[in-house]
Amino acid sequence: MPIFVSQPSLAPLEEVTELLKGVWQRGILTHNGPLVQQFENEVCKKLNLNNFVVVSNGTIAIQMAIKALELEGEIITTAFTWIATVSAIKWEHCTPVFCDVDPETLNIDPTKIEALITPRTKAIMPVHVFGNPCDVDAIEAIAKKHNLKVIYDAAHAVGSHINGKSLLEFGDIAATSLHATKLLNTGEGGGCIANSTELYEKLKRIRFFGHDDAKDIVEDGFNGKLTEVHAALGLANLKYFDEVLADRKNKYLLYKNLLSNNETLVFQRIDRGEPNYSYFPVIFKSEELLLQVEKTLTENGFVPRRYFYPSVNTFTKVVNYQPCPQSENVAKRILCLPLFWNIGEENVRKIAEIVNEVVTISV
Ligand code: T4K
Repeated sequence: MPIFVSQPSLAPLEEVTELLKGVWQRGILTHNGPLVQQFENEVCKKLNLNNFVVVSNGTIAIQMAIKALELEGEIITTAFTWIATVSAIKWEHCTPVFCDVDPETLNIDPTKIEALITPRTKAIMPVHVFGNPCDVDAIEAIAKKHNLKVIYDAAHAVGSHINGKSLLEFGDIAATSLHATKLLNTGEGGGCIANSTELYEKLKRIRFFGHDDAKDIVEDGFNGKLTEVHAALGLANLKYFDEVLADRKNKYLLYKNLLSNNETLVFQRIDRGEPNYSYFPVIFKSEELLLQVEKTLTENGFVPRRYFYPSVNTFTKVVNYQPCPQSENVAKRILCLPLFWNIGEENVRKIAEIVNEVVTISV
């Protein structure tokens, strides 16, 4: 079997089965069941969060955030992201406006946001790319000055923090992902973290067709519910979260150590806080070199991934092209190396050796 870029972190099957027995006994499979509620409470305790609403995936979480804030108009977002950021904005009938990135942090460049603000701008939607904290202070200052909302696409950010405060606690709402490839997974899943109880209650109603407790329809809602089966997986996995996080950091640092003699390689710059080390992106000097590394790794049974390629502002079938030269340039030269729970030190060493070899030969 090849070693893919990612693999889910999975708790022992018996522990999931034990939780599933209760689901079978109760016969409650969905509609905010007891495991969903337990999962929300335990995630809040583990990550020190308030107002966490678990949902069926990370894309829906972004859509729910836009709906809850009743945004209509333009949303300034980053060009260096997964397509879901953009599709969620579009599905909520808003217009994505692309801001360029800092080519080293890979996050939205706050110095370029204000020039994009128009009378139609309603919000800023930065992404904490690969779990690397954005410049949250600069973004908050711009939002305050122009009376804009901030929704963080925090799909990658479970476990990242700034001075001990979870990255999920920044912005009016943060939307995260609990997809199979994420540090904490429920198979498919996601969540919204609101900065007020009012927004939190509203998100819960939106998740459930817009019903209030009396089952009146009081919001324009939809179905964002997570099932009990997914919550069981999440609860079992949550017990191993600290271990998974620590293992990721060790492997990340090992990669960095093994590759840092190579002066032609650039690594994501971390300016503030502590990321969750969920990805190991490497920026090469040229796309040709990246393609050579990718080919050699694949021939040796390792499958890296070009996250995020191409830059989303260039998907002209779904967006109007707006130039973002830094994003377009870095997107061509960045490759994420395999990194997941239990990848094995020997695999990290082998991958780093191949990267070093290919890069050295090409100099
Ligand atoms: N915002 C941002 C910034 C995002 O990156 C994402 C998702 C979202 C929003 C939306 O969140 P979700 O709606 O997805 O919750 C993956 C994930 O599907 C996606 O969640 C993620 N970002 C994106 C960056 O990566 P692919 O197409 O690369 O995934 P896939 O299926 O090829 O998985 C990568 C490797 O992982 C595979 O080669 C094998 C392994 N794998 C994957 C799955 C699904 C497994 O071993 N088991 C599995 O079940 O998109």
